[in-house]
Amino acid sequence: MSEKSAFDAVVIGAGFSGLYALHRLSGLGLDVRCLEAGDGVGGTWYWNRYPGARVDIESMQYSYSFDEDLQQDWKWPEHFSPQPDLEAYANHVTDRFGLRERIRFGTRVNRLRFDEGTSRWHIAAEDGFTATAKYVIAATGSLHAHNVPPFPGLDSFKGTWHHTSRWPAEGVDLTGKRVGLIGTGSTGIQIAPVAAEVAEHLTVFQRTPAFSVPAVHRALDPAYEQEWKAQYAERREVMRANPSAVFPTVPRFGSVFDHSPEARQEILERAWSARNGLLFLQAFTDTMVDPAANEVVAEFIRGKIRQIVRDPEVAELLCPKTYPVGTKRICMDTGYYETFNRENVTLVDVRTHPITRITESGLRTTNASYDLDVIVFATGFDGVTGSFTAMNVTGTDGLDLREKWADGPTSYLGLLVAGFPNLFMVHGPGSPGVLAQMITGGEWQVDWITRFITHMETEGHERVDTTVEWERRWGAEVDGAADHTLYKRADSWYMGANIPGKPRVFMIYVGGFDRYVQRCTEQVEAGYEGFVFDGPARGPVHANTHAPAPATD
Ligand code: N01
Repeated sequence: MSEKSAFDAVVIGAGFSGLYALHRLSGLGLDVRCLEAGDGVGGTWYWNRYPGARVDIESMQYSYSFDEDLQQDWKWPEHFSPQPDLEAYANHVTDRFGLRERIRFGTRVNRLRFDEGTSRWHIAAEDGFTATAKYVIAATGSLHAHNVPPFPGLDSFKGTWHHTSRWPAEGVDLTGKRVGLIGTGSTGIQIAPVAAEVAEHLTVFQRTPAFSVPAVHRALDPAYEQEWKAQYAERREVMRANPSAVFPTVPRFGSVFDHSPEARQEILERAWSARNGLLFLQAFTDTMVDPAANEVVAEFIRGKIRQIVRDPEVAELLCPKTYPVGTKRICMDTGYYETFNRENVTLVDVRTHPITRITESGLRTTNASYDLDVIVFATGFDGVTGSFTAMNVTGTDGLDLREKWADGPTSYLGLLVAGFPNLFMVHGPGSPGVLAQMITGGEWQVDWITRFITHMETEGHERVDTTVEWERRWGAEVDGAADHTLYKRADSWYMGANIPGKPRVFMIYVGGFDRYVQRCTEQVEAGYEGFVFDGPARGPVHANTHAPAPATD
């Protein structure tokens, strides 16, 4: 019997948002299939299985809220979950809610085409699978399209190399090896201390140092777990009303400048010991908006680095000085800075002397050669947009998503793109994405999409689109929110600045998750303002929505 290929909805990606979308849309009675490139569920937590991988949000928060029994039953072993625990949880949820049989694994979607005649998406995958669907939910992850910089000579390397997000399931034995680690973002900072424990020598190639605060991993305290479980419903409500979709566990102290230097120091010491990077940034209200306030916090961390790292030259090299703290994702580490006190660890500055090529025996920079057995690329991702554009998406009038986004991504509410009807994005550009807690944010977006589809089915709509004008308006809100902060001052992946040639556009809505929820709700309550049902998108769909808006008075 041939495989079924016509569905009401196709969900792309079996990460946390995709699994929940599959569950919710199936609950509407729709015929839904989830297509997953990997051989298992978990998304980010399926792919990123490098040593030391773990989440930097507390386990009690970084979990689903949609089912009270699930959140009461599940026992997290650790305060901050390591990758295997998160993957185990994703598998548990998949089986508990009977989702597995509706997931097609090993199915990497590489073509999405909207057929205007039938108002159906035609979906094709690398393995030859094809399908049609009325709705597509792209839950493809903000950090899936991994970035291996095109260093010449990689093919000639006689050792082994791995990108951290394509780490082999069977692991990589680094014991006694000369390991080269390229990249010092959240991932590099997690892997370095673990690799240094076993490697003969670890060479860390750093282009830009990162700010990091200690995580201090620990078992989950049973009393803390009970406290959460007793109040889960109320605390989830608080999270949904929080700008970062988290439960605030560290008090806020107003402006940095409300306090004497001694009092500031004391507050920051306490926040440092609270072992939570995001909340460290929130100890003061002006850290992310006032450069002078930010500098006080940044200098506090530099002081810690200088205290921890014994060699003053190495310490100085590890001190970030070129961007405000928090404008690149603040890292949480377990002994990262201490790693550089080890005899078997060397820090190499590839900002001053960039890597020029990979060689048979290692790599070369502009001033030295390094012999290596294993090269670890912790070099990040084509973030936010990479996983969408990789699917070769064509909308109405033959509109190509890459072309449409040539000057930077556009969206309406981070959910729809003009010219691509019935294609809903989760954590798309223009949504709070990674700057809010991802599971709660994803759950909320999926609930919104589910309500939206319910409306369409009830009203008998065949398609929904948005317009370039509404993309422009939403783009202005996204941009305006970022302009109130310091985020644009960093060459971060939030800005697309890590991928050569990618347009520099701040891709994330930083107005707060709570405000985002309000805006999405308002637009629906205002009679689905900005949405166009059952017609071609009004106005040109190719327009450059990053061009300045015409002046109005
Ligand atoms: O990637 P990154 P990541 N030559 O882009 C360097 C989440 N996350 O995988 O900064 C030399 O941050 C690059 O240098 P530079 C989290 O949201 C969360 O570490 O561009 N170096 C940088 O140092 C995070 O933000 C968790 O100058 C090159 C590094 O590679 C996101 O994932 C854990 C280079 C890339 O850092 C991505 O983090 C892990 C080149 N040609 C990840 N190209 C937790 O929850 C790039 N680099 C704890």
